[in-house]
Formats: sequence, C-alpha cells, structure tokens
Amino acid sequence: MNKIKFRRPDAVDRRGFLKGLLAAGAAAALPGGLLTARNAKAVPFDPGAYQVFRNACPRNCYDTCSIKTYVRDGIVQFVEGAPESTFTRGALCVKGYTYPRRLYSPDRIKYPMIQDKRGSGNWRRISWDEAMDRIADKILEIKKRDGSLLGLGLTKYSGNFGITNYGVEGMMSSLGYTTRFVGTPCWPAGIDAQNYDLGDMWCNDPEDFVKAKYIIIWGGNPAWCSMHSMKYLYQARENGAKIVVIDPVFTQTAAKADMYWRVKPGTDGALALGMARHLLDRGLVNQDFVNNYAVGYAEFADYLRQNVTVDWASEICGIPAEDIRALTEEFAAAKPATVWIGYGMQRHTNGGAMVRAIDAFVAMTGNIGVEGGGARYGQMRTWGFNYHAMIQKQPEGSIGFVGATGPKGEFDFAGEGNTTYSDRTLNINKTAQEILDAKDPELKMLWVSCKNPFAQDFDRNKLEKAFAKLEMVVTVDQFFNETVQHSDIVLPVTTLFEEWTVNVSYWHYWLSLNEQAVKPMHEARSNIEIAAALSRAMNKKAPGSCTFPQEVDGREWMIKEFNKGVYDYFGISSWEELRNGPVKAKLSNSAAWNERVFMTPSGKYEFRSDLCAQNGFKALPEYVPGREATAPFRLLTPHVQFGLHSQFINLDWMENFYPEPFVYIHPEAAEAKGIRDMEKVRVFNSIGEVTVRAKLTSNVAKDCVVMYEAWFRKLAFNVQNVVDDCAADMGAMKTGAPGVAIHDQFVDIAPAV
Ligand SMILES: Nc1nc2c(c(=O)[nH]1)N[C@H]1C(S)=C(S)[C@@H](COP(=O)(O)OP(=O)(O)OC[C@H]3O[C@@H](n4cnc5c(=O)[nH]c(N)nc54)[C@H](O)[C@@H]3O)O[C@H]1N2
Ligand SMILES: Nc1nc2c(c(=O)[nH]1)N[C@H]1C(S)=C(S)[C@@H](COP(=O)(O)OP(=O)(O)OC[C@H]3O[C@@H](n4cnc5c(=O)[nH]c(N)nc54)[C@H](O)[C@@H]3O)O[C@H]1N2
Ligand SMILES: [Mo]
Repeated sequence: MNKIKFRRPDAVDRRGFLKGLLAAGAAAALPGGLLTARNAKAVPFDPGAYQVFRNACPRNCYDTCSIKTYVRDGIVQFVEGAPESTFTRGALCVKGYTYPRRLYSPDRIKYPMIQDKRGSGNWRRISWDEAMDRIADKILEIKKRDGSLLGLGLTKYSGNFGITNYGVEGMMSSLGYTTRFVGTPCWPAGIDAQNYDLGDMWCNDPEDFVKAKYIIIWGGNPAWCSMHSMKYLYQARENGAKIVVIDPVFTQTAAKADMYWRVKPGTDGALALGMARHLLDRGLVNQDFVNNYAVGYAEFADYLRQNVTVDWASEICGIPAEDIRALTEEFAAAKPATVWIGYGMQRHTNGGAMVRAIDAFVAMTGNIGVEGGGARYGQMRTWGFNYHAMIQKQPEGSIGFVGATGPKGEFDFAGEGNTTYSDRTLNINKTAQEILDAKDPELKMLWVSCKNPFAQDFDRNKLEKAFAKLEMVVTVDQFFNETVQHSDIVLPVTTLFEEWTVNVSYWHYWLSLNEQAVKPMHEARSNIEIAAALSRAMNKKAPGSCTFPQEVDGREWMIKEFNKGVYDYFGISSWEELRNGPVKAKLSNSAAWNERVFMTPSGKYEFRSDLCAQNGFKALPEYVPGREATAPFRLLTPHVQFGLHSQFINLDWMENFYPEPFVYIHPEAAEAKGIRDMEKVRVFNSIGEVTVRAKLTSNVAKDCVVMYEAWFRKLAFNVQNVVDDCAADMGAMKTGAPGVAIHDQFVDIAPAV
C-alpha cells in the first residue's frame, strides 16, 4: 500500500531555485508574522510602496474569502483579507495567509513532465508542445479506434471554483462527446433533501445569524470550516442567543457553544423526529405555517403519532429524553430560531432522510422564511454567470452516447442535454468501480483537473487497480501529489495570483474579482490556456477536431462571464467596480423564502413530497436507519483545520502548524485494545489499512475513532485506504449521482507491530 517509489523531480534544482528566489527579493514574501525576531527589522509600513491587487480564495469553502494582495518588484509580498467585505472583514484563515508560499513553493510543478512508467518516479521535463502533441495523438488514436471519444474521461471537482475554470468542461465538449464523472462527494444528499422540501437549496445570508435567538449547529464544524461565520454566532450570543452543537465529536465549535450533544452518528433523523413529536405533544406547532404554506402536514403528524416517541428517539440517538424535550421547548419559544445543517451530517446512507427530518422540525416551528431563522444549508443564487468558458460546441459529426440527455452536474447551468448524442456520465463517488466497469467503449484515457482522486476519492486500493487499466492519465495540478504519481503526463497550472477569474460562495452573498497579480511562475498556464494549447495541437494534426479557441486572453474571458443579471443582482454596472473591492448582492428578500412561496411542485413546503417518492424514497421525512456496522469502531474522517482537503498541509510553512496526523481514540477503548497515547497503531478494515500514531481523547465516543483527511508531502498517510464508496441515499436528482456515505465507515484498530 502506498508503495510507489517517487522522487520529486524538483529535488535537484530546489536549492538553486530557492536561492534565485531569495536573490530576486522573494524573501520578503514571508509575512511579517513568520519572520523570526532575529532577522526582523522594524520597517515602517508604506502602503504606497505596493501595488494592490484583488484576489479571491477559490477553494471549495463556505468562506470564499476576498483577498487583498500586495505586490512589490513583481513579487507578491503579503496578503490580507479584504476589509470591504463585511464577511471576510480583513482577516484570512491560517491557510489563506500561506498563499504566498503556495505561489513561491519550491515544490511546485514547474513545467510539463512525463513519467516513464506510472509510479516509477522517473519524470522527465518536456516542452508544452511535446506534451500537447502526445496528448492530441492519444485522443485522435482513441477516436480512430472507437469511432467516438467516449474512451476519454474527465474527472474534475473542487480544486479551484473560479468561474473561468469551467473551461475545463468546455475543453472536453470542444473535443466531442466524452465521458464525464458527475455528482459530488460533498453535499448532494442534503441538496436533494432541501429540493424535495423547499424546491431549492436556498438560505439566509450568514450575516443574519446575528438576529437569531437560538442556533443549532447540526453536524457542522464552522470553527474550522467556516471560521468567518463564527463572529456572527458570537454576536448572536451577545444578543441573547443560545448556541447548541450536535455532533458525534466534541469539536472546536462544540467547545465554543453553550451546549453540546454527542449524538450517535447517523441517528440525527430519529432525534429530529423525536423533537417534532414533542412539538406536537406540547401544542408548539406553528399552525399558520403548516396549514397555509405547507402540504402533507396532517399525514406527517399521523406518522409521528403512530411511529415516533421522544423515548424511542432517545434510545436510538443516545440523547436523554428529558434533554430532547427541554431543547425542543426552548427552540420553539425562541423567536427566531435556526438550524445550520452541516455537510458532515448528510454523508450517510440515510443522510438525505436526516436532512428532511431536520427541515421538517424547523418548518413545524414556523422558522422557515424568517429573518434570523431557517434551515440553512447553502445557496447558489449568486452563481448566475454566463459559463462562457464551459459552453463549447462539439465538432461537427461528433459521435457520442445515444439516447440520454447530457450530463447533469452540480454546476451544469448550461443544460447540455437534449441532443441525440451526449456525453457518457459515470458516478464520481464510485470513480474506481466505474473505471473498472466502463464498457463499450472502455475508458482508456483520463484527464484529471481541479481534483485529487487519490486523496479525495474512495477505496484507494481499488482506485489503484482502476488506474492501472487506463492507457493514459493526464493530470493538471500544482504539486506532485499521489494522483500525479499515478499519471503519465503532468501539466503545471497557475495559482490564484497568476490568472484572471471571478468567485462567489455557496454560503455568503459576496462577489470577488480575482486579478492576475503576477506573471505565471515557471511554465504554469491557466486551465483555459491549457485548453487553447490543446486545441492548437488537435487542429494542427486534424483540422476541425477541436472547437476550443486556439488563443485565449484570461482577462477577456473573465469579463465574458458577466451579464446584466449578475450586475443587477450585485448592484454594479461594470466588473471594473470590483477592483475597488468585493460587493455584496442587493438582496431583495429579507430572508430566504420570506414570501413563503416555494419552488416545489405544489408551491408549498412539502412535508409530503411525491417527487421524493417517485425517486424511490419515502414521501414523508420518515426515519431511515443508518448503515450496519461492519467492524468494532465507527470511523469519521472529517475536515481538518490546517488544510482544505488535499491542499495546504503539503506546504512547509503549514507543516509547522500541523506536522503529523493522528487517529483519535477514547482512552477506555484504547486501553481495551492495548493502545497507548502517541503509539503507532494500525487502523484497518476489509478494504485496506492506515498506520498512524494514536492520540487518546475523550472528545470522541468509545466506539468511534477520528482521522482528519489530509495530504502530507512526506507521509504515506491516506484515509481513503479505509473509506469505501458506499452511496448515500439522495443526490442523484440535482447533481447526477447520489452522495457518498463518507461517515458510515467501520474499522478495527490494533497496536502496530
Ligand atoms: N474521507 C473523506 N473524503 C472526502 C471528504 C471527507 O470529509 N472525508 N470530503 C469530500 C469533500 S466534502 C470534497 S469537497 C472533496 C474534495 O475533493 P477535491 O476537489 O479533489 O479536493 P482538493 O484537494 O481541494 O483539490 C483537488 C486538487 O485541485 C488542485 N488545484 C488547485 N487549484 C487548481 C487549478 O487552478 N487548476 C487545477 N487543474 N487544479 C487545481 C489542488 O492542487 C488539488 O490537488 O473530497 C471529498 N472526500
Ligand atoms: N479548514 C477547512 N475548512 C473547510 C474544508 C476543509 O477541508 N478544511 N472543507 C470545505 C468543504 S469542501 C466543506 S464540504 C465544508 C465542510 O464543512 P463541515 O460540514 O462543517 O465539516 P465536516 O468536517 O465535513 O463535518 C462536520 C461535522 O460533521 C460531523 N458528523 C459526521 N457524521 C455526523 C452525524 O451523523 N451526525 C452529526 N450530527 N454530525 C456528524 C463530524 O463529526 C464533523 O465534526 O468545509 C469547507 N471548509
Ligand atoms: Mo466539500
């Protein structure tokens, strides 16, 4: 396992590069805070000495921070959070402050490279022309062999959410009908659940938390994962709100709350239904809402009366019945009260069902459509761009998959469907199995962009087998991660400072420009420049074989993503206004759903969703039990503070904060297993194992262990060795594939010998 020999190709020139960089003045790229007292001299800050650029953190994160970038002598000297955004409010997270190091890291992929044999570590530098020639040759060969390009697959997810980066999908369309991995490992079960209940995923501006009088953070860890939201929670508390955290793990967020409930994983549905039943028993249901703005309430109330009691819920979820009753009464009495439904909570085989039960509880209290209220999950109202980069035409005469409507996807606003031919879609959450199973034609070539399958996809050992089947893998990335090790060709891509794009969030309502602040380092190119280079190579070899423009201007393409709708929504008349700082949407609704007109088939809140039933689930938000345990310990692999998935922890700066991963285990469980604090252990199940040191803590339950997902450049640690690809219930309706039960995993643990 993890035994790929790998020599970083930059090892040789690393020192020289650093020296060169220092000579060029990049030493100053260290933000003041990280200079040691020894070499720091007090230099008065002179803002006039810098050119300031606007950037935006493009990572898959609630906060999508607006950044101010300070450049001198053509070098990014330091960054700060944009003060104009009341959300970012001048502060970045610790990850954000490492950005200059990401740009100037000696570990970056610097030029196109080819590996003699995948996994050999024998990389060789090649020119962009040679790389593109080889790739184009392979694409044309596949087309000749199969008569179509369905043997060419794209796997892309959330490495960079800048809008112009949807040009990667555009590049694939411009070649013909190909195979796309669709769906998302992130949040799909909850998206579908909210669509069944409300007709869309839409929630209040997080800044409106300050108006809430009661806040339940249910299966989310914003202290780490949305640290800018915390200030609103604190302010709400100053205004008299109570904050409750419901999580199997005593997280940093829980530590900041007024009350913490350790729920058994995957049982939140029972808990929410128990709370709903108590509302009913105490006459605390908001009759105006359930009678006038909802359908199916009477039926749901019958279901609760016949199937649910607070004691039953308590038995399943592990929270004392008295506590459930007390919280329910407090929540119903507080006006307004809100639930923040975290994404961690729905990564279960019953995740969608759990979200529907929580929605139903909030709806019964009349907190939907209310300022400071709501069942908050996310929003995509700010994403109304043109997707100009994404929408490209297939070449004349392209042959594709017959009889389907094109790919659905999280961000498929273009709706490519309705052609006779279409792309073939495979489930991104079963990448390994789908590659192994793909037939007629088999998948022969994979393009990986904005995605790190070996760190983020499931059942890593199976993925290794799947990749072995592929004839060519091309990965576009910034660092030599494990996916790159499993590739034939790697192409260096720009970082946020080196390209133009525009960014919005799936949580707050701010819009940020991302300007090119410095020239690309080394031979890095943006994702759309790479597409243009491929188009040149394709058309040289086979004129007309690729419709992607052969020259692109990143700034022009960024401008082409704007339209009147976006301008009006944000109250600007030109993108150039964003050079003065980010802008917030001019929200016409005081709260999401404030008109109480829903986007469901009935136009009402649907306690009973026939659409949900048509799609194979219960019509009512009924209790659905979770996945059966297959090993003694539940394994949770949630998100880490110092990284964002496989990003950031590989930087040497960040290694200072987070040098080593651990498996967290309860002291009593450890004792029973003969495991001592800080000792090496094996965490294993039927699909693989991980060796790591144990940390004993009562922050986790006795039957549960936690390992935070992360990629370390020098360690073989990889949680996906023990996380399988079991599906979540919902997600297929809106994102094209069901979610994945990331937190329904089971392992055993033993001292490493
Ligand atoms: N066990 C476990 N697995 C999980 C999760 C979990 O909680 N536990 N969480 C899941 C969730 S919520 C998500 S969202 C996914 C995230 O999965 P991914 O989207 O794959 O995650 P990242 O590591 O953020 O980004 C992938 C790669 O994009 C690269 N990249 C960055 N910028 C660019 C760019 O401009 N162009 C290109 N071409 N590449 C770029 C990065 O260097 C990185 O290697 O992981 C999922 N997997
Ligand atoms: N620092 C940092 N920030 C990030 C990210 C990151 O990797 N690092 N990732 C970004 C992305 S892509 C996402 S999707 C978000 C994720 O943001 P969150 O959803 O806040 O984070 P997660 O760590 O995925 O999961 C949150 C919590 O869900 C809990 N949980 C798991 N199962 C259950 C359950 O059955 N019931 C309950 N009640 N709780 C459960 C976990 O114990 C965990 O504490 O954060 C974004 N922000
Ligand atoms: Mo995510």
